Amino acid sequence: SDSTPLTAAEYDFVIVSNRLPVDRVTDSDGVASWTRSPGGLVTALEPVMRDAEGAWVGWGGQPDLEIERFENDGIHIIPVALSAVEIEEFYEGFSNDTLWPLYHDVISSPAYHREWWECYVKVNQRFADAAAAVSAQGAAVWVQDYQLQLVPKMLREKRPDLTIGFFNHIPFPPYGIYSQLPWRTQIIEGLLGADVIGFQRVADAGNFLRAVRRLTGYQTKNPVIEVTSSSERPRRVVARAFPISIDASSFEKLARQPHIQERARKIREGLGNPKTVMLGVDRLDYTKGIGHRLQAFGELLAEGRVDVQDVTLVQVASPSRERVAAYMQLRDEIALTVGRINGDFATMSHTAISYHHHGYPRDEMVALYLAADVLLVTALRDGMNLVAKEYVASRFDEGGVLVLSEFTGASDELKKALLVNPHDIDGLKDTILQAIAMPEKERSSRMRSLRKRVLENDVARWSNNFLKTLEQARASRYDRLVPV
Ligand code: GDG
Repeated sequence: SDSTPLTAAEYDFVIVSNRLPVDRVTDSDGVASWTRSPGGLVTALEPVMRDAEGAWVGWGGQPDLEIERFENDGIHIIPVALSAVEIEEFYEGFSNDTLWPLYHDVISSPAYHREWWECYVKVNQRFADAAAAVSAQGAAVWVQDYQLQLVPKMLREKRPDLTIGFFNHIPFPPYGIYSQLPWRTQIIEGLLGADVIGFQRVADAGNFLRAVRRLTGYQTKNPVIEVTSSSERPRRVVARAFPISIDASSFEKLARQPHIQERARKIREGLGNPKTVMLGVDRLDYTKGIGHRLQAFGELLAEGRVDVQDVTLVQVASPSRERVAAYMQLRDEIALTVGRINGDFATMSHTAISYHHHGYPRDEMVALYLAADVLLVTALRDGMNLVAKEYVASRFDEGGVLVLSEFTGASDELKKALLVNPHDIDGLKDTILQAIAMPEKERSSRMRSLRKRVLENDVARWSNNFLKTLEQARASRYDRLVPV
């Protein structure tokens, strides 16, 4: 899309995240352009930034992108460059092969490498410096996610005038797991540089407060931490849950468009008009429980409890972190399982699993949501899971059944879903059958209540709540510095 250069300016509101909302892509002729980048963080923050006159600091998704700030589609972009080695050690290494598996309850084994940590420190400093350079006096800076946990402290050291927020999009693990991390205290101190630290679930905030108590001498009185040091006045840090959401009405709006509904009909037709279409949409990630879902569906077919003529599973697995070994292995495992199930059960006219290892435009996703009678979210651990909320927001017709893992943040809110423990394959199979057979009346009454929740608690409310709390932190700090 369009991008125009920007002149130097300072901003009162700055978002800092590892990835920019746009990715630099280069086509086969070597022509570069920017496209919207994938994933939950961007889905959530893009509408927030559109409403604010701020700047977004982040990485453009390719090595050594030394480019000046620019404007893209109304958003002011401040690019941070990463070298190929830094992508390997900071991003693929420490962020996605140490922190990601550790914070998701060690579903996959975290790797601990001192060089990765050193690179993480160095890159966090670069993001902090970039944010400091574009922030106006007294600005609010909102730092995002596990890749940048040292930025709050680094930023405060350079710019004590700023009000700093941090939001963690992924879970914060129980202390017994977190304590494995060789740099556990540095990360806690890094986060405590913020005035407000947000988590997805109440349990995540609780885990964090416990880690603070175990690793520092600070007093805590939920949700406040008194941070004391010899060089600074005592500071109050608020750590609590702010469950993230989506721009719900924009999904409903898309779903109401006739051409998207027509596309949903075409999708069902293309699958041979089965009685039931089930859907999974995930980044191809071992936290999402895709293998558990396939296992359950395969067993139901093998036992003749579902018939391939009647039920099709569509699985979209968008490519993710393709250079990290655990993800390459997962990709092979899933492809093998899909191939085996289709080989065993598909007929000439009906496939068991329609598997798609690529991303789709938003319109197509909404058409899929409308085409699906059942959405399967079987994550083994997930900070929130926006896909569940997108499905609900799209179903203005009050059709569709949501099967939702108890290990998602979304399950704290979406109580009228069919909640499952994805590790319990028998339980999962029974729940899938219950979803397929659910009477229309129950379906619509559950969906109505889910929709109420998602449409009320949308992403605007999430960011307003967070930013209001940040504003209160700024005000109370001012009182303290300038007593009346
Ligand atoms: C992290 C946390 C938390 C996926 N494939 C395509 C596509 N997507 C979009 C979905 C959704 C987003 O990506 C995925 O969000 P999730 O929340 O489901 O999962 P993560 O990417 O792991 O996000 C998560 C989130 O951050 C926000 O805090 O909820 O727990 O892990 O919006 O629709 N979008 C399009 N094509 C695709 O192929 N257009």
